[in-house]
Amino acid sequence: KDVIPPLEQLMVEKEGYLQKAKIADGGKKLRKNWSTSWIVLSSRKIEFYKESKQQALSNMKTGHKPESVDLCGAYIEWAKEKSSRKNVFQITTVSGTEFLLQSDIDFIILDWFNAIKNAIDRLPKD
Ligand code: I3S
Repeated sequence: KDVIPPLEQLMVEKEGYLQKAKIADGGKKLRKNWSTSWIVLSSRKIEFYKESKQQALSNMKTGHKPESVDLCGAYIEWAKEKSSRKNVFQITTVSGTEFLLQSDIDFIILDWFNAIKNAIDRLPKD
């Protein structure tokens, strides 16, 4: 039978794989640990899936929730000094979550930066 997707999925603006490292949680610094993440941008949040999209979709049916950050009031900036890797930017959320996103491919990271920046700029600041 047909499964009706949640509304957020109907508003997806961009999705794809990037390298991700969370470096702070609730203002508390974390040890950097890069891993590949399936990333889904919708109008006001980003969801991070540790697994493949296929696996994520099947986990969703069991009520498994991905990590999610609210983009309202968030801040995005290039973060050359935070990593030896190329093409790294940082997102800082109001709740004090900080993470780095990275791709070796220039146009991919640029597209992501612009999409997330546009999403943040469209949202109210508080
Ligand atoms: O900023 P850092 O501490 O040099 O980041 C590196 C470390 O997180 C390292 O892990 P260990 O804490 O186990 O040494 C990671 O494997 C590296 O990838 C981090 O550096 P890059 O430059 O890749 O972000």
